[in-house]
Formats: sequence, C-alpha cells, structure tokens
Amino acid sequence: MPNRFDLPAGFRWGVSTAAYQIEGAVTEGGRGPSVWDVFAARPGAVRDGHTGAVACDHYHRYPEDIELMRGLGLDGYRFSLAWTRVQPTGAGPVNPAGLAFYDRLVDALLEAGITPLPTLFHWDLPQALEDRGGWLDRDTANRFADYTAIVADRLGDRVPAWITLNEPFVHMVYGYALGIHAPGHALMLDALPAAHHQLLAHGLAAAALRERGLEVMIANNLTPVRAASSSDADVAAAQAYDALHNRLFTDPLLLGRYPDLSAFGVADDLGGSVRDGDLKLIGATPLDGLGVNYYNPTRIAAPTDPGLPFSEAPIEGVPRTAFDWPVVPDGLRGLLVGLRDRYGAALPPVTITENGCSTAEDLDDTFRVDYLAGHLDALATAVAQGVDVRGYFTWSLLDNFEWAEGYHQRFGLVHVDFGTQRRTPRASYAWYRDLIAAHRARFAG
Ligand code: IFM
Repeated sequence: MPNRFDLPAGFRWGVSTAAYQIEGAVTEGGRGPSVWDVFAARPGAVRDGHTGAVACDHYHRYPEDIELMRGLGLDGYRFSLAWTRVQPTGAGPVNPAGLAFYDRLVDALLEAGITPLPTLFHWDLPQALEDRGGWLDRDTANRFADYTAIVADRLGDRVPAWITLNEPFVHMVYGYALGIHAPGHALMLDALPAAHHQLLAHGLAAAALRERGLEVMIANNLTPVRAASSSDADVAAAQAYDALHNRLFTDPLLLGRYPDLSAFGVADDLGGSVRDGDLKLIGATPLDGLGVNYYNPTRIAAPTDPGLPFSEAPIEGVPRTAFDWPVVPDGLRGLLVGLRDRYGAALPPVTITENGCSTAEDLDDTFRVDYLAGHLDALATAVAQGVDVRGYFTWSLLDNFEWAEGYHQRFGLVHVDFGTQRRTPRASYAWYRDLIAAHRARFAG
C-alpha cells in the first residue's frame, strides 16, 4: 500500500479504549461500584437500559484483544484504569486483585511489543467518592493524587507516560451540567467547580508522576469553533463557547490562568472553587504531551434564549456519522494550527489520543476508512504547516459501550457481536494495519 500520509519517522500509531466501555466484569476481582454502574442502573438513563456490566468482556478476553492489536502492528495502546478496581471506595486500602489485572495487561502488551499509555480517569469515579460530592468536592483531587501514586508505584517501572484525565470538559458538561452522563447532575453553570477540581487533580497527579520520573499528558476533547456569521453577536458567542469548551481546559495548563468567562456571568474563581496557589499548582508540572481528542468542529451563533451566551448552529452539507456528527476532516488541521498559534512555544508535542466515527453495524466499512483517511490527510497537512504531532490513536479498537447511547454507536475497527462476544475485524482494521506497515517500511533500513 502506498503511504499517502506524509508523517515523520517515529510517528506513533495506536488505538484507544476506556475501562467502563470495554472491561465488563464489574463485580469481579474486588472491583467497587463506580458512578457509571449506579447511573446506568437508573431507568431511562441509558438507551434501552444498556449497562457496562459485560461490555466487551475485555477483563477476561484481553489476550484475544491484544492479539488483535498485535495484528495491527501498533506502537501504543491507550486504555484507562478503573479506579474502583485499584481502590474500590476511591480511598484507603488497595485491592491487590485489581492492581494485578493491570499488571497482567501491561505485561501482555509489552510482550506484544506495544507500549501501554494508560489514562488514570475516564469518567468512572468511585461511587463512594460521588457520595461525598464527587468532583464538586475539592478533596476528590487529593484522593486522585493518592490513587495515581499507587498505580505509578506499581506500573511505573514498565509504563513511561501517563494520561491523567480524559476529556474533563465532556465529563463536566455531560455529567454535572446537563445530567446526560454519570453522575447525572443537571447543575448548568454551577457545574464549573467540577472543572476546577479535575484540573487540580491533574496538577496533583502530574506532580506525583513526575516525582517518579514519569511523563505526563492529559487528553482534552477540543473542537475548532466557527462563528455562524461574521456578525459581532455571532463572533462574540463563538468566542464565549471557545473559552468554555477549549480554553478552560488548556489555558490553565499552558498559560497558568483561566480564560475570561464573564460572558457566562462567571467570575475568575469558578463559583468560589479556585483558591490561592491552585493555578500555580495546575501548571507547575509541564506537560510532556497534549492529547487531543477530535471528532468535529462546532458552529456557534448568538444566543436564542437568555440562559447561555451562545447557541449551536447546524453544520450543513457534509457527511454525518451514525451519531449524526458532522464529518469535517479539515477541522482537525485548523484545530492543531490554532493551538500552535495560540500557545506558541508553550504548546507541548501533540498526540491525537482519539479520532474515529460510529457507523452502521454492517462490515462494509467504506465510511470509516474514508473518515480515517480524511483525518490523517488533515493531520499530515498540519504537520507540514509546522505543528509537532507525535502520534495518532484511533477511537476505537472495538465496538463498545458508548455511554448514554449504550451499544448503539459502533466505533470499532473490530465489530463485536455483544451476544456471543465474537470479534470480527472490519475493513478499516486491514486498512489501518497496512497503513502502519507502509509508514514503517518507508523509514526502514
Ligand atoms: O466513546 C467516547 C470516549 O469515551 C470519549 N471520547 C469520545 C468517544 C466517542 O463518543
């Protein structure tokens, strides 16, 4: 296969997953309940009452899944650890069986020649911590630092780089502002302390990782924001949305300050949660890499109701995924160039830690192949335009539990029959495998 994507030597190829979306085995090995176990059990919370109780049964089938990864020729595998396997109540005693599972997973990955890239928190907070306020409670950040130290002490001899949080924006908005995800709070702007406490947790965990000589990353869901028109009102609305979705989670890390949220009527202390010294702490450990999860751009217009300073406008005339998300590959290029322009030398090397699409269940996978090819083209263009991008991890290896959508959205290179747990690689699996091999061949010898 000719290598049409002009990406540099050493560029790293991977896939991404998350614990609650694939592991299943939620009552095995001493695992405690997370907010997602409790939320998914609520009638009406998840489409068709689906839960992650079994998911892809990866807890038992991880050797088969690692064989699939080996078949792709991956450099890296991004997965998340379930905090409640390590500490069933999010604090206090360690659960040896939980740590042993991740020990086995890491060893099996290394044996397959794949570098593990763990995420410490991908939305499955211990329910015991939620009962004490979850991310609205400042102390959750301290608990996260303790948990980080535990797993870094156990796995840090074999795992060089760590992602602290996955998509703190999405977790705050869906979990705390709108109530669409666990833990199901609909607090609107009163959810903002959940953003600050996640970032504080990042800062504390980053220090713990660095003390142990480990590399630190974070994975943010970022979207290039376009104003629906050049009118002052639309442009101002787009700036407000950009501050909330993107800059709230990158400015404190890279510039040491929060963006101006005055358009939301929010002061710099984010609902009273920011204390003296917090911003210094959040930015104190420089990131070794910024993880970018990109799915689509956002088009924003002036507000249509008084509650928020923006409204979302449709993006017309482009293909749409099964999730109805617009497919705009060039948005990835624009996002990356925009990050470089905004943060300059403060921007660490970028890794695309998620990008992919949900499609219909069938195995004719042209849509996914086109999606991936388009985004890799856009990525290569961003690299040619001077953005330092070191790797690409597609979402996802397997069809899995897609949160409030249950098993209805299929993002996998590999189809999963959730009745039998049979894995069947789709056409995009072979396409990605050949792409990785062609990229390597180009630089071999
Ligand atoms: O499945 C999710 C993942 O958990 C976080 N980023 C977006 C993916 C697709 O919705």
